[in-house]
Amino acid sequence: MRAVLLGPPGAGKGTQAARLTERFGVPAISTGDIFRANVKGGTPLGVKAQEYMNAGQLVPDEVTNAMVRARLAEDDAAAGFLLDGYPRNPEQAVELDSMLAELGVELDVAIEITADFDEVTQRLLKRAEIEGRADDTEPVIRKRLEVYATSTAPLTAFYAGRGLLVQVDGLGEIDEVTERLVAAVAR
Ligand code: B4P
Repeated sequence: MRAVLLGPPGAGKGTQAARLTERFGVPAISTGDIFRANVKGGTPLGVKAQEYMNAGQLVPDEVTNAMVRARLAEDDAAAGFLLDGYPRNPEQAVELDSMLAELGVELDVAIEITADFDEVTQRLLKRAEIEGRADDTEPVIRKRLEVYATSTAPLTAFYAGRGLLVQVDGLGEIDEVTERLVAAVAR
Protein backbone atom coordinates (compact mmCIF):
# COMPACT_ATOMS: atom_id res chain seq x y z
CA MET A 1 0.00 0.00 0.00
CA ARG A 2 1.19 3.47 -0.91
CA ALA A 3 -1.08 5.96 0.79
CA VAL A 4 -1.34 9.52 2.01
CA LEU A 5 -3.35 10.39 5.10
CA LEU A 6 -5.14 13.75 5.01
CA GLY A 7 -7.32 15.61 7.51
CA PRO A 8 -7.28 18.64 9.77
CA PRO A 9 -4.93 18.88 12.77
CA GLY A 10 -6.38 16.70 15.51
CA ALA A 11 -8.49 14.56 13.16
CA GLY A 12 -6.51 11.51 14.30
CA LYS A 13 -3.91 11.15 11.55
CA GLY A 14 -1.01 10.35 13.87
CA THR A 15 -3.18 8.20 16.11
CA GLN A 16 -4.54 6.13 13.22
CA ALA A 17 -1.29 5.98 11.24
CA ALA A 18 0.33 4.12 14.15
CA ARG A 19 -2.47 1.53 13.99
CA LEU A 20 -2.68 1.23 10.20
CA THR A 21 1.03 0.66 9.92
CA GLU A 22 0.61 -2.52 12.00
CA ARG A 23 -2.42 -3.67 9.99
CA PHE A 24 -0.85 -3.10 6.59
CA GLY A 25 2.80 -3.80 7.38
CA VAL A 26 4.12 -0.58 5.85
CA PRO A 27 5.99 2.22 7.65
CA ALA A 28 4.09 5.32 8.73
CA ILE A 29 6.07 8.38 7.74
CA SER A 30 4.96 11.40 9.75
CA THR A 31 6.49 14.72 8.73
CA GLY A 32 5.33 16.20 12.06
CA ASP A 33 7.11 13.44 14.03
CA ILE A 34 10.31 13.82 12.00
CA PHE A 35 10.27 17.58 12.60
CA ARG A 36 9.63 17.11 16.34
CA ALA A 37 12.49 14.59 16.62
CA ASN A 38 14.80 17.11 14.94
CA VAL A 39 13.63 19.92 17.21
CA LYS A 40 14.32 17.72 20.23
CA GLY A 41 17.76 16.77 18.90
CA GLY A 42 18.62 20.42 18.15
CA THR A 43 19.61 19.62 14.55
CA PRO A 44 19.84 22.42 11.93
CA LEU A 45 16.58 21.07 10.41
CA GLY A 46 14.93 21.22 13.84
CA VAL A 47 16.12 24.77 14.46
CA LYS A 48 14.66 25.81 11.09
CA ALA A 49 11.35 23.96 11.58
CA GLN A 50 10.67 25.00 15.16
CA GLU A 51 9.76 28.64 14.55
CA TYR A 52 7.19 27.67 11.89
CA MET A 53 5.68 24.86 13.96
CA ASN A 54 5.36 27.01 17.07
CA ALA A 55 3.56 29.65 14.99
CA GLY A 56 1.15 27.10 13.45
CA GLN A 57 2.61 27.69 9.99
CA LEU A 58 3.78 25.11 7.48
CA VAL A 59 7.52 24.53 7.40
CA PRO A 60 8.78 25.83 3.99
CA ASP A 61 8.22 23.43 1.12
CA GLU A 62 11.86 23.13 0.09
CA VAL A 63 12.79 21.91 3.58
CA THR A 64 9.85 19.51 3.88
CA ASN A 65 10.11 18.13 0.35
CA ALA A 66 13.82 17.38 0.68
CA MET A 67 13.17 15.58 3.95
CA VAL A 68 10.39 13.43 2.48
CA ARG A 69 12.38 12.68 -0.66
CA ALA A 70 15.24 11.32 1.48
CA ARG A 71 12.87 9.31 3.67
CA LEU A 72 11.04 7.70 0.74
CA ALA A 73 14.37 6.55 -0.69
CA GLU A 74 15.07 4.46 2.43
CA ASP A 75 14.81 0.67 2.05
CA ASP A 76 11.78 0.17 4.30
CA ALA A 77 9.61 2.40 2.08
CA ALA A 78 10.28 0.36 -1.07
CA ALA A 79 7.34 -2.00 -0.52
CA GLY A 80 4.88 0.67 0.58
CA PHE A 81 4.27 3.52 3.02
CA LEU A 82 1.65 5.58 4.74
CA LEU A 83 2.46 9.29 4.60
CA ASP A 84 0.98 11.07 7.63
CA GLY A 85 0.76 14.85 7.28
CA TYR A 86 2.30 15.09 3.82
CA PRO A 87 1.41 16.52 1.37
CA ARG A 88 -0.09 19.58 3.05
CA ASN A 89 -0.51 21.89 0.06
CA PRO A 90 -0.88 21.47 -3.72
CA GLU A 91 2.81 22.25 -4.32
CA GLN A 92 3.85 19.38 -2.03
CA ALA A 93 1.36 17.09 -3.79
CA VAL A 94 2.94 17.87 -7.17
CA GLU A 95 6.40 17.31 -5.70
CA LEU A 96 5.26 13.97 -4.25
CA ASP A 97 4.12 12.91 -7.71
CA SER A 98 7.56 13.63 -9.09
CA MET A 99 9.29 11.73 -6.24
CA LEU A 100 7.07 8.70 -6.88
CA ALA A 101 7.66 8.91 -10.64
CA GLU A 102 11.42 8.87 -9.98
CA LEU A 103 10.95 5.77 -7.84
CA GLY A 104 8.77 4.20 -10.55
CA VAL A 105 5.73 3.77 -8.29
CA GLU A 106 2.25 5.29 -7.92
CA LEU A 107 -0.03 6.30 -5.09
CA ASP A 108 -2.84 3.79 -4.41
CA VAL A 109 -5.08 5.87 -2.19
CA ALA A 110 -5.51 9.25 -0.47
CA ILE A 111 -7.38 8.74 2.80
CA GLU A 112 -9.02 11.77 4.38
CA ILE A 113 -10.07 11.59 8.03
CA THR A 114 -12.88 14.12 8.48
CA ALA A 115 -13.72 15.94 11.72
CA ASP A 116 -15.24 19.35 12.44
CA PHE A 117 -13.09 22.19 13.76
CA ASP A 118 -14.87 22.34 17.17
CA GLU A 119 -14.13 18.67 17.82
CA VAL A 120 -10.49 18.86 16.76
CA THR A 121 -9.93 22.01 18.83
CA GLN A 122 -11.24 20.21 21.93
CA ARG A 123 -9.00 17.21 21.23
CA LEU A 124 -5.89 19.34 20.79
CA LEU A 125 -6.61 21.35 23.96
CA LYS A 126 -7.00 18.07 25.83
CA ARG A 127 -3.69 16.82 24.41
CA ALA A 128 -2.09 20.11 25.55
CA GLU A 129 -2.94 19.20 29.15
CA ILE A 130 -1.29 15.79 28.77
CA GLU A 131 1.67 16.37 26.45
CA GLY A 132 2.19 20.15 26.56
CA ARG A 133 3.05 20.44 22.86
CA ALA A 134 4.10 24.02 22.03
CA ASP A 135 1.67 24.19 19.08
CA ASP A 136 -1.40 23.00 21.02
CA THR A 137 -2.26 26.41 22.51
CA GLU A 138 -5.57 28.04 21.52
CA PRO A 139 -4.16 30.82 19.24
CA VAL A 140 -1.77 28.41 17.50
CA ILE A 141 -4.54 25.82 17.00
CA ARG A 142 -6.67 28.58 15.41
CA LYS A 143 -3.77 29.42 13.07
CA ARG A 144 -3.21 25.74 12.18
CA LEU A 145 -6.89 25.36 11.28
CA GLU A 146 -6.72 28.51 9.14
CA VAL A 147 -3.66 27.14 7.32
CA TYR A 148 -5.44 23.81 6.91
CA ALA A 149 -8.54 25.46 5.37
CA THR A 150 -6.48 27.57 2.97
CA SER A 151 -3.59 25.30 2.01
CA THR A 152 -4.46 21.68 2.77
CA ALA A 153 -8.23 21.37 2.20
CA PRO A 154 -7.84 21.89 -1.61
CA LEU A 155 -6.05 18.51 -1.71
CA THR A 156 -9.43 16.81 -1.24
CA ALA A 157 -10.50 17.94 -4.72
CA PHE A 158 -7.00 17.29 -6.11
CA TYR A 159 -7.10 13.60 -5.17
CA ALA A 160 -10.85 13.18 -5.80
CA GLY A 161 -10.24 14.35 -9.36
CA ARG A 162 -7.78 11.50 -9.80
CA GLY A 163 -10.16 8.93 -8.35
CA LEU A 164 -7.87 8.28 -5.37
CA LEU A 165 -9.86 9.87 -2.52
CA VAL A 166 -11.47 7.86 0.26
CA GLN A 167 -13.16 9.84 3.07
CA VAL A 168 -13.62 8.38 6.53
CA ASP A 169 -15.55 9.90 9.44
CA GLY A 170 -13.04 10.61 12.24
CA LEU A 171 -15.66 11.09 14.98
CA GLY A 172 -16.27 8.41 17.58
CA GLU A 173 -14.06 5.98 19.46
CA ILE A 174 -10.48 5.53 18.20
CA ASP A 175 -11.08 1.77 17.60
CA GLU A 176 -14.23 2.50 15.58
CA VAL A 177 -12.35 4.94 13.37
CA THR A 178 -9.58 2.36 12.80
CA GLU A 179 -12.14 -0.23 11.66
CA ARG A 180 -13.76 2.31 9.32
CA LEU A 181 -10.36 3.10 7.83
CA VAL A 182 -9.42 -0.55 7.33
CA ALA A 183 -12.79 -1.23 5.67
CA ALA A 184 -12.52 1.84 3.44
CA VAL A 185 -9.00 1.00 2.26
CA ALA A 186 -9.96 -2.62 1.54
CA ARG A 187 -12.80 -1.49 -0.77
P1 B4P B 1 1.43 17.19 12.73
O1 B4P B 1 2.39 16.50 13.60
O2 B4P B 1 1.06 16.53 11.46
O3 B4P B 1 0.21 17.47 13.68
P2 B4P B 1 -1.37 17.46 13.52
O4 B4P B 1 -1.86 17.83 12.16
O5 B4P B 1 -1.84 18.32 14.63
O6 B4P B 1 -1.92 16.03 13.73
P3 B4P B 1 -1.53 14.93 14.80
O7 B4P B 1 -1.20 13.75 13.97
O8 B4P B 1 -0.53 15.33 15.77
O9 B4P B 1 -2.78 14.75 15.70
P4 B4P B 1 -3.86 13.63 15.69
O10 B4P B 1 -4.77 14.14 14.65
O11 B4P B 1 -3.41 12.23 15.55
O12 B4P B 1 1.94 18.66 12.35
C1 B4P B 1 2.48 19.55 13.29
C2 B4P B 1 3.19 20.71 12.59
O13 B4P B 1 4.33 20.20 11.84
C3 B4P B 1 2.39 21.50 11.55
O14 B4P B 1 1.59 22.50 12.14
C4 B4P B 1 3.52 22.08 10.67
O15 B4P B 1 4.13 23.21 11.26
C5 B4P B 1 4.55 20.96 10.63
N1 B4P B 1 4.36 20.09 9.46
C6 B4P B 1 3.98 18.76 9.50
N2 B4P B 1 3.89 18.28 8.25
C7 B4P B 1 4.20 19.29 7.39
C8 B4P B 1 4.25 19.44 5.98
N3 B4P B 1 3.95 18.42 5.16
N4 B4P B 1 4.60 20.64 5.45
C9 B4P B 1 4.91 21.67 6.24
N5 B4P B 1 4.86 21.61 7.58
C10 B4P B 1 4.51 20.46 8.17
O16 B4P B 1 -4.45 13.63 17.17
C11 B4P B 1 -4.72 14.77 17.93
C12 B4P B 1 -5.30 14.39 19.30
O17 B4P B 1 -6.59 13.84 19.15
C13 B4P B 1 -4.50 13.33 20.08
O18 B4P B 1 -4.40 13.75 21.41
C14 B4P B 1 -5.32 12.08 19.98
O19 B4P B 1 -5.20 11.24 21.10
C15 B4P B 1 -6.73 12.63 19.87
N6 B4P B 1 -7.62 11.75 19.12
C16 B4P B 1 -7.32 11.12 17.97
N7 B4P B 1 -8.39 10.40 17.54
C17 B4P B 1 -9.40 10.62 18.46
C18 B4P B 1 -10.76 10.17 18.58
N8 B4P B 1 -11.31 9.36 17.67
N9 B4P B 1 -11.48 10.62 19.63
C19 B4P B 1 -10.93 11.43 20.55
N10 B4P B 1 -9.65 11.89 20.50
C20 B4P B 1 -8.90 11.48 19.46
